[in-house]
Amino acid sequence: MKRDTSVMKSGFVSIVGRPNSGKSTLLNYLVGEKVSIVTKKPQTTRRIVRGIVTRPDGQIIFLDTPGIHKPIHRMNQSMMKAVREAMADTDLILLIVDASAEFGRGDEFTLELLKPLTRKKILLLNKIDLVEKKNLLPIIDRYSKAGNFEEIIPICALSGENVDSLLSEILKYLAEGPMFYPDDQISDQPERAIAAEMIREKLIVLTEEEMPYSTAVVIDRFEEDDKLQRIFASIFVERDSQKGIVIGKAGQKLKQIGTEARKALESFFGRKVFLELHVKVKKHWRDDEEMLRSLGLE
Ligand SMILES: Nc1nc2c(ncn2[C@@H]2O[C@H](COP(=O)(O)OP(=O)(O)O)[C@@H](O)[C@H]2O)c(=O)[nH]1
Ligand SMILES: [Mg+2]
Repeated sequence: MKRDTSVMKSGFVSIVGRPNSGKSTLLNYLVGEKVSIVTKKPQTTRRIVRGIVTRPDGQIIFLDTPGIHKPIHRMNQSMMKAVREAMADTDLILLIVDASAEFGRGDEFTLELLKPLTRKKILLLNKIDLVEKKNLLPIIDRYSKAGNFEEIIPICALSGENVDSLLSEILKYLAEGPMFYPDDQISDQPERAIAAEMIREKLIVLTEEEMPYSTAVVIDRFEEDDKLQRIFASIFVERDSQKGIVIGKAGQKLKQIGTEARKALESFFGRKVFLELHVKVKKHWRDDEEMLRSLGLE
């Protein structure tokens, strides 16, 4: 890539907001690849995922964060700590809200959390494909009164509407600076971390309502030869009953999770994948410091 280094800008930008507002969808659109998993269920993203966009005029490092919520479990406390640190450490904060959802306590809590921060902030009103234009005005009005935003931009993270121009807007707020990553790198996540997340996404999508909160995926072995990527992973659940749900009748559910995850992994890695999954019960792992550390959540 040809670069005029005299005008190279760079910086770190955090993407924050309530669960399900579309943070990970936006990050994936911006980097043009799926680096952060997306589901309909809240609290899918557990730790900070960096997505990197490099253009001739600059490099932006986006931090996708867990959803802003009031924490109960130790895991959720450390998730919220990560959100606060991400906001404190970045040059610019993007607050993304689901414009199709009713304004509520969670939104108030979010605005309170952002208020004391002196960082520049841009508000993104997402999911405008689900909102009538005339209904956007009151939302814009409310937020321009409540928060101190440089700009308020309606977007659709799913289709990318208004998202391309967002990059130029963001660069305006960043200072001249060096490249922090090589220009072909799109994420800070090692391949095995992305693999674990992709398996977890299929697990969440294909199992019952309560499962997203109580499962974790650990990669036990991650090996590559000239033909095949071999991945051995453990799925941790908290109760025997959950183990039953994940495995399913005659092992059908686990088989389905494995097949779908393998397809997603093959498409991401661009090569054939052999995937072996094991389900294990570990009670209260969300409050277990050692387990959280091995998952990179502490
Ligand atoms: N209709 C619509 N759905 C969206 C849009 N952006 C995200 N979603 C959906 O909202 C859900 C949550 O998205 P996700 O990116 O995981 O949200 P996060 O929890 O903030 O990271 C997923 O089902 C997305 O497909 C959008 O612009 N329009
Ligand atoms: Mg997310």
